[in-house]
Amino acid sequence: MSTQSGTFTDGPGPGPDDLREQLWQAAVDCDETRAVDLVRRATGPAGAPGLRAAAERILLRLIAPVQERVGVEWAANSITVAQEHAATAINERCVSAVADLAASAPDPGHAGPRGRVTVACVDGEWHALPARLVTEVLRLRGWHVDYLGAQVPTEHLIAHLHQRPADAVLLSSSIPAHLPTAHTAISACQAAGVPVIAGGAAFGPEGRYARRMQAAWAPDAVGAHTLLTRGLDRPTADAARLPDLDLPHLNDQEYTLVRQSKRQLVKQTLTDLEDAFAPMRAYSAFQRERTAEDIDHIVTHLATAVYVDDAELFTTFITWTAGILQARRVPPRSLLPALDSLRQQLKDFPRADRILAAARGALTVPAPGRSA
Ligand code: B12
Repeated sequence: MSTQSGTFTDGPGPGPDDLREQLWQAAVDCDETRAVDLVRRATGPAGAPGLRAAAERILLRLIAPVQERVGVEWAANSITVAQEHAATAINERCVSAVADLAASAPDPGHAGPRGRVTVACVDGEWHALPARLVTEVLRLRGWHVDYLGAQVPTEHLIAHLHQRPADAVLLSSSIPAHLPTAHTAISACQAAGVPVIAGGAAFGPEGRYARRMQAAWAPDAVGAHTLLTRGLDRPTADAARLPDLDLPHLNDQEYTLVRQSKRQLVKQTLTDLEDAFAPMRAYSAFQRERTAEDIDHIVTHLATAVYVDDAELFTTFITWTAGILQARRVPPRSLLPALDSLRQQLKDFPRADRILAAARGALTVPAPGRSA
């Protein structure tokens, strides 16, 4: 079925675009009752044939896109942080309502579970809704899922696997800054003999960082189901390894040194920024705190790009930050002195310098009449 036309349930009623708009309105109006009623009606009555398939479509083609829109509208500064939180809470409730409605429907293909998997977010990762969506779709497709939720410390994930063996761990991360932690979790699960499927925006286009970390990758729950059904190789005990076995560039110690000097890098960058960007001298204490946070995120993402040795990761983050600043009427050119300061401080680190230069190049606005 196309996501652009027809209905989610093959029956009469509003089409997908209308339903997405209605759910969006209910979410930003903070109207939980209306939102839950809408997704339940769109899924269909309890006991209806095809309820599991309908529920999957509602999760992936109605609720997920509305949740993505929450991010787009927040980034554009068209909804408040409070509205973003409320809308997310409503969408979480909608996911549960749809899952509960479909849970009673028999799985025509299977008498018992297909197998057991554990779904968890990487330590530090608050974005639990994507992992919850993956969980509910796999349950609808007959898998027994232990759902561990947001920010699961790696040692507790491993302890859980020892208590409740799994056919695979499905590891979710949305923020690239968590990639070094994800790498540790991947190798720890594999060392415990459990294969890993990674997923979520953090793992990059087509899961490129997951593959560098020797994990399988799937774009969504349906892709994960396909991999699980096909069967994953069980890692052997020699899967235990240090990160530089997968990422040999880490031997140059640049990542460790950037990470360790983060506090000093942030402090010096703020000082240099104040010299170079005059409006900052009039900033309130609140604005200074936000700026310090932004610089902290910049240094964290720089360190992450050095970790995976990918300039694109940092350039994507910087252009994203420029868009966020612009939507809040802070000129993106304020990022240039910050990047220049970091380049000056890290001039003896060739990989960091290359990554910073690429991001700076992407931000530089060509003079009128000249090509970039
Ligand atoms: C809701 C939300 C939050 C909520 C999360 C609450 C919750 N319970 O989940 C809160 C408020 C906590 C939050 C916090 C932050 N957030 Co936020 N957040 C979002 C938002 C709007 C929605 C996330 C979501 O649910 N997406 C919907 C799902 C359906 O999409 P998805 O992630 O792509 O997942 C699908 C696939 O990727 C895949 N998948 C996902 N995981 C897995 C795992 C496996 C194994 C598999 C197979 C597949 C798979 O399947 C999913 C379903 O199809 C996104 C915007 C967005 N576009 O996603 C921002 C976003 C992810 N957040 C962002 C940011 C910056 C932050 C903060 C840093 C903000 C801050 N300054 O504090 C913090 C970081 C917190 C942390 N340490 O993790 C940025 C990240 C930008 C970047 N490049 O780093 C985004 C993109 C917002 C934006 N538009 O710019 N956030």
